Amino acid sequence: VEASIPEPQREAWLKNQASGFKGKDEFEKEVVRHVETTLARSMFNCDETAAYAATSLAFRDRLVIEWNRTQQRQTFADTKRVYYLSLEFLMGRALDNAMLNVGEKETAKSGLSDLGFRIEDIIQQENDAALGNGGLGRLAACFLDSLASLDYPAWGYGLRYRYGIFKQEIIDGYQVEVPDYWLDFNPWEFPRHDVTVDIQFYGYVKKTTDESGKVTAHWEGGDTVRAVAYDVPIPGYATPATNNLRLWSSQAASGEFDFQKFNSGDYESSVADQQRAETISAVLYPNDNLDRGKELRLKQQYFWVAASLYDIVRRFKKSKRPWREFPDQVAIQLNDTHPTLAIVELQRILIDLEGLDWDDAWNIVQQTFCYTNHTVLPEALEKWSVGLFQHLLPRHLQIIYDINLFFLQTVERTFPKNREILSRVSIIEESQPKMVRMAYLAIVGSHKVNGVAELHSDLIRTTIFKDFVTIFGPDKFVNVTNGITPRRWLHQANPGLSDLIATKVGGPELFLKDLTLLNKIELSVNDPAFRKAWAEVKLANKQRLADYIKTTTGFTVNPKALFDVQVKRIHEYKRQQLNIFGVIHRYLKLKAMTPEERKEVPPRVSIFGGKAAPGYWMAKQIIHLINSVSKVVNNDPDIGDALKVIFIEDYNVSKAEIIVPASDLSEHISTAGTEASGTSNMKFVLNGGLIIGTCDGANIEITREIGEENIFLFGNLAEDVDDLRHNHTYGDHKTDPELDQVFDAIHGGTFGSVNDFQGMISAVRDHGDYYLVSDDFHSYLETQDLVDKSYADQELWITKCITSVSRMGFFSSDRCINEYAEMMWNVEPLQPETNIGVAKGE
Ligand code: CGF
Repeated sequence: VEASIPEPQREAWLKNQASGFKGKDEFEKEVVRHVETTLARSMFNCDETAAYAATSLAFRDRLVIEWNRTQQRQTFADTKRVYYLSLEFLMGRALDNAMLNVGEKETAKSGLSDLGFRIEDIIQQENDAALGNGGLGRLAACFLDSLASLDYPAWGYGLRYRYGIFKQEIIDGYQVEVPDYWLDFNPWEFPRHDVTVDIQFYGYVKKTTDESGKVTAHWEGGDTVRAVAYDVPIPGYATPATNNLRLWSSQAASGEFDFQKFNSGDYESSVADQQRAETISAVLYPNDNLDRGKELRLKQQYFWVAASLYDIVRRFKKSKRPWREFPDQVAIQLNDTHPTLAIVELQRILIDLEGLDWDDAWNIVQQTFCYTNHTVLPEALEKWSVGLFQHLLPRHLQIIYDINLFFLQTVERTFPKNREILSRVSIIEESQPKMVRMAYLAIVGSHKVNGVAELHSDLIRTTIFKDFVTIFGPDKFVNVTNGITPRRWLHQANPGLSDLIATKVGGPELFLKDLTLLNKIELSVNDPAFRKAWAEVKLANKQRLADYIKTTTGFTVNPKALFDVQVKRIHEYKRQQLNIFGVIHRYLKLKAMTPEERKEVPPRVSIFGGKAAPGYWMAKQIIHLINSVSKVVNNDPDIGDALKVIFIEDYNVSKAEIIVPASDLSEHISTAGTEASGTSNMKFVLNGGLIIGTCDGANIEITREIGEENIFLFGNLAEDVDDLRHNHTYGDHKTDPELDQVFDAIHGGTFGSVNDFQGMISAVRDHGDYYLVSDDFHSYLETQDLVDKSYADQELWITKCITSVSRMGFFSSDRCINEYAEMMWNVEPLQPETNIGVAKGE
């Protein structure tokens, strides 16, 4: 690398190369320098916001130096890279993570203290980077952390939304959405105004034929929007490797507004083009597991994949390798179907722009892509109308039709005269209007497809993608059970527990790199001092949450009570309604008891949190019911500490970091077969909480790992769901009598006007109870009784918690990434000390 600097200047460059701060004195110096020069603030007037900004900039300097080196190393090594395409990256805060990953948190703590600040206060100044809805986006963030920590040469590609997921306010018990303008000050990104790509929309297709008779398509006309790159460094833990997350922002292709219109007095429309272009990356669609089919969303998808592919192809072309080597250098992972257009775009680049034959190009495409499916819910499976495609992306529609034709021809050859299978697997759904089925396109254009937990992968193989297993064979469909990064979800969120574990395992840098080492703590399960320390850590975490609840809701909760938590997106299939109906049942039971009897029941705090999609009426009704119950129960003098109900406003990643370590019990109670995996279930168990759950998603593998005796499972199984639903419609379906009592209380006005909650009751009683709330209610209550009994025996409870944590090693996202790398991507880590050889050029 050094040799690329001309000899006469080399010495000056090398002598002065940046290294970032080392040690406390240099850290302090850097912070003060950033306060005074970068922020142009007087050091006599530095508040917490400025101290946060300066600390972040000091760490950013460190990261960016390693980031430059990592990129150089990867370019020189010229090995295969992974590109993770995700429309969502739910990163949360970056400063704490950066401090931990580069191993300088103690330096910062003591340096900030010298300067008059508490590190905890400084960390809290940061806005969450909330570019995601829930599990899918947070999974992508965990994967970036693991990719860097394991030294894989990898880039993430996403959109730089100006507004992330909305902020939730609860006003009079109702959810109100407030825009999340998070970019006010973001020290973690580098605008790359020199890295831009012009993206075409609309227009028409012209075909030309050359002398040899070869036909070439030309996509002409239409609008152009400019994509500008913003780079975010992603530091690995205990490695200098720092990867890149490239987020695209949209702006008008000319970069300016229309001066002619401006000068002629047409002020408003002079900026209209600019605003229209900026709209593309303006806002994250706030739907989780729901496809709404809006044109702007398809525009976002194409804008982002086209810019990313341009970048990837440009990088590949610099190596001057032949096209057939593209899949040896590039693996592209499609996180859900949102980036499926990348398949079509690469085929277009290869045949229209690079002149490859269809078959050669298609072979390259298939070898390059892999697709992750995250759901079997029909309402979440993306489809786009053919008409919209024709209008927005006319050339892509032609290519999709050709992909489909060639695919169906091979199906016809294997299953002659089987018209049903042809129409079932066709990428084009022959409906009114015709639709493009994105999941099918993703399967056909990829060489591997994975589900995200064993049950889920089995379900996709046997239900929604069954025909494709018959066509392509079973090897194309694999399982990679989700995981979480232990850096954020143990070490950062729960420093007390991490330190305690370290006393038995030999330092965080060991188990945070290899989470299976947690099994060593099982040897200490009967050690009284360890158990005592364990209980103290949990109590301190609960006290921290109790304080947070007090300041944000005004309610006082007893930290010795059982903290029962359900935090996740509000969705009927996740069944927060089952939980709140259970809470009402508990309340009615407590009300019917004498004060003496009440004292015998272990006190409980039921904690909820989560956002409802703005247009999801039923989910909003659930939030309203929880808040109405909270108001009644928490102010009922008969009840006191026996039961408190809390709704935590605006649940997000940094709140999860306070909530997860404080739980005794968390709820993962989706209707069996509906939750693909879940990842918060893993976070809660890793933090020493037990779970109550259905046999769904990754709950099943958690049970397998930690043992049946350490989890509270209940409810019907996935294989019974269809029969039960059938029976609801055609059989004699009666609501569970205990649930009837709950409904009677709601009807009686105990929690306000019944009109506000009628929809929730009717969904169970009159509309077929699709989510089996009534079917599972009795089993749920019985299991909650069992929880009460188990919690009363604290000795046994702690044994269950320690044992469970010790067996959670499997759920590290490092394990997932290694599985993806081996089974799907065929990439190797690039150790920092690798001999970098001769550069092929970036
Ligand atoms: O992806 C989800 C989540 N809601 O974002 N799906 N989507 N779409 C699933 O529902 C979760 O079960 C899963 O854990 C997550 C990540 O794979």
